[in-house]
Amino acid sequence: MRLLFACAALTMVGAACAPSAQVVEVLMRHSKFEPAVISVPRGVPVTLVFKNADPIDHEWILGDAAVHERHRSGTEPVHEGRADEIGVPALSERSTTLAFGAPASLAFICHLPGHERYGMVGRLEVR
Ligand SMILES: [Cu+2]
Repeated sequence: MRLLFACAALTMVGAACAPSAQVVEVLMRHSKFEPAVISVPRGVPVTLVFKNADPIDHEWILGDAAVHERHRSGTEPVHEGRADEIGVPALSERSTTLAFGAPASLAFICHLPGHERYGMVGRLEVR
C-alpha cells in the first residue's frame, strides 16, 4: 500500500513510477531532435518524453545498425508495442521508459520519408 501511494504521488508531478527514474525531454521541432545527443546512466530507468511541436508526424526509433536498416527499407512499417520505437503524431506528446544494462552508443532516427536525410537523427549514450 505504501509503494502504491508513492507511485501515485510521483505520477501526479509527472515523474515515472520507478525508483530513481530519470526524465529526459526530447523536443521534435523543425524535423530535428533537441537534444540530438542523450546521455543516460546504465541500470537506471529513464523516462523519455517526446514533444512533437511540428504539424507533421515524427517517430523515434532506437537501435543498432540492423534495426535502422530494416526501417529504412520499409520492411517494418509498424512498431506498436515496442518501448524503443515510438510514433509521435503531429503536435502531441508520447513517452516511454527504458533501462540499459551495459554501456552502449545507439542511434535514434525518424524513419518517416525524407526525415533521416534532412537530419532527424541523434545518438543515445549509455554510460
Ligand atoms: Cu520525423
